[in-house]
Amino acid sequence: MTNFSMDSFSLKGKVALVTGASYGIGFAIASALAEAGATIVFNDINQTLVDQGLEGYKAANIEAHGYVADVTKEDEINEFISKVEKDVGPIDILVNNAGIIKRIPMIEMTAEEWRQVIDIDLTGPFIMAKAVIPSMIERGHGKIINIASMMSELGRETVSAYAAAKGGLKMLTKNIAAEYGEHNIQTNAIGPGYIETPQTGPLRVAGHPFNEFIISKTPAARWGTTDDLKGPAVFLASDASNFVNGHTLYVDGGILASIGKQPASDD
Ligand code: NAP
Ligand code: GCO
Repeated sequence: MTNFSMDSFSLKGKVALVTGASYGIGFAIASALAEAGATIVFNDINQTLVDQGLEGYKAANIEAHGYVADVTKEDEINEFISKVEKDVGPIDILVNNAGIIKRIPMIEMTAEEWRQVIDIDLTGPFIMAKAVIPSMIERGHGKIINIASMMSELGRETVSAYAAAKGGLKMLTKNIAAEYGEHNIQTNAIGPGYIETPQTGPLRVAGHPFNEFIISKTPAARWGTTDDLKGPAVFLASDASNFVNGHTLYVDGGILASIGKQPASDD
C-alpha cells in the first residue's frame, strides 16, 4: 500500500511564507506554490516593494498577503509572524529567499559591507526559521526551504561575503534538518545557478565577458530562468519530499557538474 499519489505534490490548505518575494526568484517560487494550492504570504523591505509585489500577484490572479518586514530584525520578524498567524494562519512552508549580493574585491570591502551581506543572507534565514519552528513543532509538520546558491560550493572574485553567507546557509540547512527532523520538519535548500533576475542584470549585458563565460561553463548552454526553479520548489514544499532532509538541490543547468568545455580547436 503506497501513500504516494500525484496529490503528494499538492499544497492545498497550506500557508507558505516567501521572504523578499516582491519580484525575482521569490515571486516565481511563490507563484508556483500558489499554483500548487498554497496560500501565499510574502514580505519585503519596504511598502513600495510590497505594493509592487501585490500588483504582480493580482495580475497573476494570486491572492497574496504582503507585509513590510526586514529579515535581519528579530523583534520585527517575531511581530510579523504573530500578525500572519492571526491574519492568515500558521505557517506550514517557509522559503528563505530574501538576499543581497555585493560584488567588491575582498580587500576593498569594508567590514560593514561584509556584515550587511552576512546579516541578510545568513542571519536572516536563522531569524526566520527560529520564528516559525516552534509552531511547526506544535503542529507536527513543517517545510523550510533556504535559497542557497552555487556559491555555496564555489567562490569567485568579488563575492567573498556572498559565498561565505551561502556556504553557511548550506550548513544551517543541514543543522536545522539534524536538530528538528524528528518533529516531521523537513529543511532543504535550493541552489540556483546563474538565473536571469535583476540581481544578475549587470552580468548579462550582451557581449559582457561574464555573460559569454557563464553560457560556455553551463552544460545547458544558457542562463536559467525563474521558471526553472518552480518545480523543485513545489517538490521540496510538498509531501512528495517528506523523506528529503538537509539536502541542497542545485538547479544550475549542470554547471557544478562540469569543469567546462575545452575551447574549440582551430584545426
Ligand atoms: P533580487 O532580485 O535582488 O530579490 C531579492 C529580494 O529580497 C528583493 O526584493 C530585495 O529587496 C529583498 N530583500 C533584500 N534585503 C531584504 C531584507 N533585509 N528583508 C527582506 N527582504 C529583503 O534577488 P534574486 O535574484 O531574485 O535572488 C533571490 C534569492 O536567490 C537571493 O537569496 C539570491 O542570493 C538567490 N540566488 C540568486 C541567483 C541568481 O542568479 N539570481 C542565483 C542563486 C541564488 P530589494 O529590492 O530592496 O533589494
Ligand atoms: C555572481 C552572481 C551569482 C548568482 C548566484 C549563482 O555575481 O556571481 O550574482 O552569485 O547570484 O548566486 O548561483
